[in-house]
Amino acid sequence: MVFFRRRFLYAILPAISAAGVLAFAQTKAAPTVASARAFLDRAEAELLKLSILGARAEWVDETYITDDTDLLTAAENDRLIARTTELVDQTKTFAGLPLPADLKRKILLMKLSLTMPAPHNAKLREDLTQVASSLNGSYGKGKYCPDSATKPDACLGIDDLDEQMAKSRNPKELAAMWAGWHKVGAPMRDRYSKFVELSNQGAREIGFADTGVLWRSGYDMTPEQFSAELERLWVQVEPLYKELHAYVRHKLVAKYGADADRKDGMIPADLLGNMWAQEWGNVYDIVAPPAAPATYDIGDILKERKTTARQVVEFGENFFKSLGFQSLPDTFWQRSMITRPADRDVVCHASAWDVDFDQDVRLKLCIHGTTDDFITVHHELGHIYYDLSYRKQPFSFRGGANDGFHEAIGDSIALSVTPEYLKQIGLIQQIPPASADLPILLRTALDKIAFLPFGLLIDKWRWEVFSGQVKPADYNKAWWTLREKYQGVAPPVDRTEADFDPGAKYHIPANTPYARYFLARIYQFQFYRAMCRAAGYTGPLNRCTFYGSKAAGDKMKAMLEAGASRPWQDTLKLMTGEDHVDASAMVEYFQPLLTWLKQQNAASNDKPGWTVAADPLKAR
Ligand code: X8Z
Ligand code: ZN
Repeated sequence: MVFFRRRFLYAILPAISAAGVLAFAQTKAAPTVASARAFLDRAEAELLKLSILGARAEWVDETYITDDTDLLTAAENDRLIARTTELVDQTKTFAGLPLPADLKRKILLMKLSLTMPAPHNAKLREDLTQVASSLNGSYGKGKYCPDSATKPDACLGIDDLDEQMAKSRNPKELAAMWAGWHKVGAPMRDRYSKFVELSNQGAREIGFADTGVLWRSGYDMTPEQFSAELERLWVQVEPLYKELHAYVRHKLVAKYGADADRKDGMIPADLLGNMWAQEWGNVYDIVAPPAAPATYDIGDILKERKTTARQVVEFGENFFKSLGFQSLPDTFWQRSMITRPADRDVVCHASAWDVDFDQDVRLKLCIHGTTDDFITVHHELGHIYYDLSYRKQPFSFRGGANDGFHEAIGDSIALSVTPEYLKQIGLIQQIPPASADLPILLRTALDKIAFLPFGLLIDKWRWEVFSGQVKPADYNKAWWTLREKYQGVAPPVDRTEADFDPGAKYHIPANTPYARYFLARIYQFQFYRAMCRAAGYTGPLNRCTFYGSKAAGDKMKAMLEAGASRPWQDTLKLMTGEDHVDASAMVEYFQPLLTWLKQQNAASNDKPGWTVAADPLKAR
């Protein structure tokens, strides 16, 4: 399934279902631990089959978007959701029993698998699954056609725009690309509010106040505790972000003058080398310290060497193999989609698929050979090796310890892509001098630290929307209020409530929860530090690569093989010796940079921070 398979648990096979109902009728008379176990065994077998059918439909849909494939996916999802909901209802029979921990956990995970809970009413459920498919399809089909009058065929998909936003240094062009792409959101607005209403109804019917509460219940703590944990982490890392923001703002103003200079201290959201200003590594050339020695650009090296898309993926596979993981199965190479097909609409947003919950794993992305692609491939292979590692677990436990773990695995590997590693695999000939350490750290911070407020605010917005605190009439205003507050970025052109800017970010129409990515930014440094230690490394954290270390690989394997079988705190402890999520590894990694940023900002009299605009929808 996409990113994290739990989006997919739904449906029914008539024969099995009839047996299930019969067995259920028997257990209903006198529920016992043994009958609960038997019930869950059958439920898992049934849900596995339905999930595979769902995954196949969705794969075809996302690699060949048409109204038909959207509807076929909706129908499969409908069956899977309907059946999961029924099974969840049936688990109530065992509520009074002293069930062993594994059975309790299976019941809990079954409920939480409903990322999009749906009403029991068949008509309403069908409305919901169709609206969800059509939102996903609308995003996939999205295009910006700069010269629609004269060249109606010269249109750019989000993969092309990603590349151009990374490279363009022309503020007018950047604003045009930004505004052009954000048009994809507007037509989704009404469908999105319908989606929210129906999904909330589904959540209430299975005992959650709304869909956001259901999402926040997936972390082996209460939803309130989870929100408090995120706040605690944000307080730990916010100073890093504020210093980085001030430093980058200063450099952008030096480069772009009035186009970047706002009285309120915010940064226009189109100037940071990324459509959503979520990662800023692509503007490294603008913000690099003046005396920095020339380092390397992985994308440039790949282009120079005419590296193929397949070879980019092989770099990632090679890293995992060096840790002792298996080669990717042949079917991975036969069935993955790693470049954009010329003749049809596809969803280019990168994803990893666990189609049969065994060895049929696949990637779907549109590789252009950029630095971002190189990193993304490592990210996605983290999902794939997680999937392969937990496939011996019972079906219910074939998932991440939590969804943040799933997102952090590949990133913790990518942190090991140091100069020393690149030299070892022959991508660079010389290791840059020690004076390049700080610039390289800055390059990493532009991606890792800049992402933090974005990673946090996406679901803050959705939680407010699901809870009803934000009404459809204020969708865009609430979105920009959060973007200004947390990220300190402002829209480059005026917005109104006719726009729906959240819809221009993949995870909103695709309904993929996002707090997982915020968590993953933190976890990945915890995992990385633990693997560096396992590899016997004792130097400064940012210089460590555990490439080739079987000891580091064994540590990771143990964590991946455990899947979702126990509370994530236990799995984390096994891996790192720590039992809670903690940003200290991240702070340690960036400590030299933080000191340096503070000096730079003090020297240029740049005070970190900004004031938010009275009207968040106005560009100026
Ligand atoms: O969506 C992704 C991955 C697939 S799970 C490409 N990421 C988030 C995003 O692009 O917004 C990875 C980083 C954050
Ligand atoms: Zn991912």
